[in-house]
Amino acid sequence: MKIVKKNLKSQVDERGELTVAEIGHDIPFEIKRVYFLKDLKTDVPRGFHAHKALLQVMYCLSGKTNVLLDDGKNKETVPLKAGETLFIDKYIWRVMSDFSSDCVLAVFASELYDEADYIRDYDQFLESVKARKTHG
Ligand code: T46
Repeated sequence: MKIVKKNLKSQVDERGELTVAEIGHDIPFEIKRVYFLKDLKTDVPRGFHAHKALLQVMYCLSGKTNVLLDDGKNKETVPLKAGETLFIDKYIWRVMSDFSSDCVLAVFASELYDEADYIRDYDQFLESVKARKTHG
């Protein structure tokens, strides 16, 4: 599993900080939706699903979290802190946990919200990964 974690470019001057995310460079798809996660319970993990088609880039605006990525074969826990982005591919089970109390996440998504795109059962996720390998 390839982990794609980047820092967004920031311009800092005496007025403050300006941060840029460019399609093609920082975001490898056209963005159709952006959502934000904030006021997160520090000890309550979220996610526990994969997507069939959705591509996402998670951007940590402040604080920090850990993101577990699981491709059905390998699992990796990726620490994410303010200023960093993490690309999350389709058919990757994800769990976000250990939120700092000031953690704010923005998520750039390639598709509109569609509950039918979620795989929320882990055994079904493993079956889907197997089926994709078998049928290409
Ligand atoms: C993901 C991780 C990183 C909507 O109505 N529209 C939306 O665009 C989204 C993202 C969610 N919702 C509803 C669906 C649920 O009733 O908001 C509620 C909370 O969503 P969920 O439990 O899926 O939240 P997370 O934090 O577990 O997962 C979210 C995204 O849903 C998911 O795509 O990859 O963040």
